Amino acid sequence: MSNINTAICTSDTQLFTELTSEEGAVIEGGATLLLYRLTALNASDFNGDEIYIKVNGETLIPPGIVPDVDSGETININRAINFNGTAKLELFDDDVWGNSDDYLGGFSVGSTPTNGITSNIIRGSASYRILYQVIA
Ligand SMILES: [Ca+2]
Ligand SMILES: [Ca+2]
Ligand SMILES: [Ca+2]
Repeated sequence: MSNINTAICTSDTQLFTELTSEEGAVIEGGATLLLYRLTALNASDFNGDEIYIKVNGETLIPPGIVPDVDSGETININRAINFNGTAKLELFDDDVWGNSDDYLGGFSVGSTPTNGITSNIIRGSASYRILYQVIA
């Protein structure tokens, strides 16, 4: 596991640099949620999940952008969203042919600035790991 931690720390530095323009767009009095990347520890579907993400009910990454996330796979998100008060993140798997989309879990964060945080999202058999940060 120490190898994984090292990899995450190395990538953080690059990502912080890439997101500088978003940092400048913060609304005064609010906060910004930065989503860096997502790892499927165990995808909900056998052949991987078509992930999409909502923040405060708003679709941040719509269905179809992420083609397929298999167990053990990491995808870069690299998106920023401004919010006031609380940001509620929800993870979904897009399904088709009358099979309703699966809610894979989520969490809420406050507007207090954080360092990069790795959180697990676990619901049923699905488990994901997401790296994010809140900046003011
Ligand atoms: Ca599914
Ligand atoms: Ca699916
Ligand atoms: Ca389904």
